[in-house]
Amino acid sequence: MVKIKLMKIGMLSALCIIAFNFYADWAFAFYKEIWMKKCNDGIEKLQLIDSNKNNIKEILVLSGYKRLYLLGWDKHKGEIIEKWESSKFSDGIDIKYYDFNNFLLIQKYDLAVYYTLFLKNGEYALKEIKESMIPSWKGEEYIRAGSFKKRGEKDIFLTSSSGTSPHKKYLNIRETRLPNKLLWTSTFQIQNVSVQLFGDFDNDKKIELLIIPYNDTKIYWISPKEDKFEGKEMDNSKRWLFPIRPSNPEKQLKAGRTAAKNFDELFFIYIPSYYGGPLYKAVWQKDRFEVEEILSTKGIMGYDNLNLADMDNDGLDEIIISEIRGDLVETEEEPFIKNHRDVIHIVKWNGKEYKKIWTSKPLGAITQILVDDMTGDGKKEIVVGNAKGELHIFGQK
Ligand SMILES: [Ca+2]
Ligand SMILES: [Ca+2]
Ligand SMILES: [Ca+2]
Repeated sequence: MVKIKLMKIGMLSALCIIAFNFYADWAFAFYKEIWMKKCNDGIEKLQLIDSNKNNIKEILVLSGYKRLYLLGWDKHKGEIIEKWESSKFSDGIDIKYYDFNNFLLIQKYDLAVYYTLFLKNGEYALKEIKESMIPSWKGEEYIRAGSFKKRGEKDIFLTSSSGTSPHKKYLNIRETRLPNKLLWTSTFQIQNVSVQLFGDFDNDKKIELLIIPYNDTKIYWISPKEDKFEGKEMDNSKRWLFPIRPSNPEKQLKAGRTAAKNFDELFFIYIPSYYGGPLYKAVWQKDRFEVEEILSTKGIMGYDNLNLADMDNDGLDEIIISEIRGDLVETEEEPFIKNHRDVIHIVKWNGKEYKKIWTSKPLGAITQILVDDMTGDGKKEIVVGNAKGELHIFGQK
């Protein structure tokens, strides 16, 4: 009798898993390319901005020979169109977007100028920002905006300022309201501030800020305490959180909720080289992060461009990640990859394990992936740029 019952339960859970997998695969079967464009030069940087404040994001594209343009959804035409192109900039520029106040910092060689990209009478234009409006703070460098109050909000921003040695920096927390107010400066110095993550990792319903300096033996856990902030040092000498490559931490480390809805997990790609690396997940357990490899590089080159987003609106994030594929050419100087055929995977937790449930066609040498709702229908799209200058958007129409 007991045996039969157990068998039934076994069969039932097996059926549930089959049903789940069927549902998951079915939900993602509708993902297809909805838009594509070939530019003359490689895509260098993609940035999501909501320039007209309607909660639908536009895509700011910086391409090889420093063309700066804006793509976005046209609701009348029902398609993605090119909305604006800057005639101002030709070469040598880099962009940085201050997402809390819509400021766009355009750096041309050594000269940095702040602009807002605004819409007036249906036309986009760049407007230089008056000096008095610029969130400048002598000797401080803007890092990112975030919140200790609510996930996804941006009511404070972080800056770093140099201490006695140029490699050591203090972290500052400021209010985003202009003129901004300095709320806190770390009492400790952080070597090469490289990775900062907001999240509720210990499930106490309060958001903390995690600072993981590159190649350091400590990490910092910062939380609000009364009207001040408290910074706790934590031991990372055993490197249970691996050193993150500091060149582009945005693409290799994210916090999100893939397996549980009530606390944040930490995901990171450990990259020893430019062939990508395996994907790890770190979950807070009582007094430390437990680290586990969830996508191994056995038999493949590696993963890059990590994104977390809820693609099927079930309240849990999926992992959107690129896998580097191509022909590895070994040379004496440095090996390189010829004929890149990188793909994108959507990876979903099925209650037991992480499973690849959708894989794109080969997309060349992927330079960046962004995930958000670009069309305003509540479903997220995947935007991909590559070194050949192709922009692809995948979604459900
Ligand atoms: Ca917490
Ligand atoms: Ca989901
Ligand atoms: Ca959409």
